[in-house]
Amino acid sequence: MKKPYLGGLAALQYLVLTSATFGATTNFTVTPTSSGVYDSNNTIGVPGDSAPGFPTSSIASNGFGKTDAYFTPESLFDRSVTVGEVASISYWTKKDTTHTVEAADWSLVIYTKPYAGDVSTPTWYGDRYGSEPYFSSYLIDPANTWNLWSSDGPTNQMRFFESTAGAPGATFGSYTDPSWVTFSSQNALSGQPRSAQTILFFSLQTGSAWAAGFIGQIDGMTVTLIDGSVARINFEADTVDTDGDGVPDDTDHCVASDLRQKVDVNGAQLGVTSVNNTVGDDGCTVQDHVNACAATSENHGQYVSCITNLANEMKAGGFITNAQKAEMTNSAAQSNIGKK
Ligand SMILES: [Ca+2]
Ligand SMILES: [Ca+2]
Ligand SMILES: [Ca+2]
Repeated sequence: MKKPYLGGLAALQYLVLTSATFGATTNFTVTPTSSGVYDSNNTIGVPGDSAPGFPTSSIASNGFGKTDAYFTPESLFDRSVTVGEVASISYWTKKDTTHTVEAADWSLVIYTKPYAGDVSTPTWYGDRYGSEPYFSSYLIDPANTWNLWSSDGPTNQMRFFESTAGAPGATFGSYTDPSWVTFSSQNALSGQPRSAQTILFFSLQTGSAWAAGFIGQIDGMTVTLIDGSVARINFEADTVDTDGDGVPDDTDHCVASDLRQKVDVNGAQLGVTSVNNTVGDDGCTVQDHVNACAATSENHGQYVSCITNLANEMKAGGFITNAQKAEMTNSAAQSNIGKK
């Protein structure tokens, strides 16, 4: 467990769309590029696929590494919150297997602030409480659909365990752990009442041990306090499109695309072709690929070869005619690119 990126937490405040007041519902939106939310972040947006009540998209683990997102009570409710004030917590996930087939899924972790008498080895938190979807009571979790994990049940009712690093008796969960109501009313492993502890973070995380290959989605976390205050966090794909090519930054492999109208393989010499400079699903234009050829070729022959391969692929994909393929390769051959 790395120490969260505390330096960026001030940025969380920008997420506050409206000031939280007594009994109010406050809505937040988090995207893969939200600042101040993530310690480690390996997510991508999933446009057009969202959990019920949290339109219009979601985010997914990118299959490469761990993600941990952190939310402070102060950012969600505009005030500090104790464990005993949390009435319920829920969030949605969607993945391609049931949890019996494969247990891995986004888990909830609650950290409390350090307190006198805490027994945690890390100094930055007091207690750490976890909940894993696969341990839930009354599991009904079909694959490839959105499943709600809720401290209230009635199905997929979250169980809670204490995993405070350094605390005697700390565990990483079991199928017999208590519900939130029971867990939060018990003493912590430190011997102090959990309900009295002040919450440092609500966190949603994947695991460093299994994040590689995991592409499960997450959306819609809701935290309800006993005074009726509700914080709803909507996980969304990015709508930021820096280069304006219609592909959002979080899925754009070329975030600063060359968007000229016609493809030019001729470098410094004037050499516009009749080939339209279209944008691929990955956010890269044909000209981006041409420019990459120019940037990576060590000599003229390599450049011509690179353009020829590109033209062949485009012709095979039905994007250009034979005549346009010849136009690209001939123009590349006539260019000075790569010549000493
Ligand atoms: Ca959403
Ligand atoms: Ca873009
Ligand atoms: Ca682009």
